[in-house]
Amino acid sequence: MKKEEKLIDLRSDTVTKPTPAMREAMMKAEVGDDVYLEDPTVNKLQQIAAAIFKQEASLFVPSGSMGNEIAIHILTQPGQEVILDEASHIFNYELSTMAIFSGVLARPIRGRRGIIDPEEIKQAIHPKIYYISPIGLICLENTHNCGGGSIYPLELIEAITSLARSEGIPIHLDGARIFNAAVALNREVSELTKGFDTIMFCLSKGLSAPIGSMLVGSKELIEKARIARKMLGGGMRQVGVLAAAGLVALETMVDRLKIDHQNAALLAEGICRIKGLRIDPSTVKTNIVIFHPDGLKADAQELAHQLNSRGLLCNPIGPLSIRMVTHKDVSREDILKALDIMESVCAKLLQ
Ligand code: TLP
Repeated sequence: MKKEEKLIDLRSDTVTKPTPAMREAMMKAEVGDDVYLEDPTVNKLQQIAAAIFKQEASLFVPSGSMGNEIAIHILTQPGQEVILDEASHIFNYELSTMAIFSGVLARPIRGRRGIIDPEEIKQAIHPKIYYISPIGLICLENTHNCGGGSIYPLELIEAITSLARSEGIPIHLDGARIFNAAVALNREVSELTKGFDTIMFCLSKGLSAPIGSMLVGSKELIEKARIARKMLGGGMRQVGVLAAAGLVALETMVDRLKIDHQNAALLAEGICRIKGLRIDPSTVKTNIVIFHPDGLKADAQELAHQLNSRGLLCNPIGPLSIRMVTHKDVSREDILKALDIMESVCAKLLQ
């Protein structure tokens, strides 16, 4: 790669930089001490996020992981189990925080591209016998990261949330990318999250804010969440400077996610035509593209290394799986260039 060439960074939508409007809003933000509940910009962001999700309240948290783990903490009792899918972010990328912070055990279920069926959840709910640990919580992820940005069909969400309600089990949504699902389905996020006790969504992924996620739910749960956030050292002070960017993210960055989805579809179509790589482009509905270098001499690690050295950054997520994520800082031209790089690298690695 020549020195002056721009890197094409498809490792994640977390790499997005704040927009000029965000920087402007951050500079002008009115602030106060949020531990005393006195930051007007944080308060405004929390009100607006709750209203968008048609819930009573919300809490600004530093990261999606902290939002998920706070939800688990306030919705469970130590000794309970949490049903989730085996490829979920909570199970794979949040260390064992649920065990350490909340004293609960994961009960993973094998989903299809991360999507689990109500029937499978029903079978995983143990009978109420004193020597079997009870299920304390169900967690879903929408869109599903390791499922290739897959989306839960609305009927499944309705079936699973009503199953949870009839069993008396709370249900949390890891909606880090719920706005991608809403844009792809042309629905409101409130329609896709109805029936969940808590919802976490990220401002810092495709929505491009520099930091921050929101945990949304009832007033009572969000009051408990505030205490749990403090326990984790997540009580922040004049954090309105960051909330200001979050407000701009919600106002200006949602509709444009469809561009990321178009770029992901273009990328998947192109990958499908490259010899040595396998993908079914019809499965790519949002901004995540996962493909498999089955027909190459190189595994995912080696291929990612070679692509990275040509200026195309991506993440191997398994021995034969690579993930690429589109976002506002990669253009259609960048995607076409990425495909050229992949084609020339793969041609030299054919079996
Ligand atoms: N995902 C990151 C990595 O941690 C894998 C990424 O690059 O995609 N839920 C989901 C579904 C996520 O994808 C992520 C981050 C989180 C939660 C955690 O968010 P943060 O990074 O803010 O803790």
